Amino acid sequence: MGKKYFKTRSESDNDNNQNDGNVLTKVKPKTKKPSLYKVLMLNDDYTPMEFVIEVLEKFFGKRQDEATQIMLHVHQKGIGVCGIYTYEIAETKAVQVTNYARKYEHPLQMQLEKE
Ligand code: TYC
Repeated sequence: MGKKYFKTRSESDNDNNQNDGNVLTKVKPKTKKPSLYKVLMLNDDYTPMEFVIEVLEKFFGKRQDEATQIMLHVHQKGIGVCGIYTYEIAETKAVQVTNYARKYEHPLQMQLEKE
């Protein structure tokens, strides 16, 4: 008969090993990392640059210098990344920005893209 193996409490609570009595076998982790989504901003001809900078500060926690860089990138390239989040947070931010822009009658558009 093989030697018995006792795990410490923290080992048996947390790890991915399976004890078959003799050897520890690595098994597939039971937890999955959530998928991430880019929140993209689209350029348009009407939304004021200052408003876009304000949105990036207010909804994406950007400082003024970084917000300005992102806004100029979108202005020049047509599209840019505001932030990367799990689905629920990304979707919420896109909706909040769209609603905020509509309140001030700006046509600013947002999109989500799976990473
Ligand atoms: N193109 C706009 C302008 O010249 C500025 C702008 C930048 C609009 C980024 C939208 O996502 C945008 N006023």
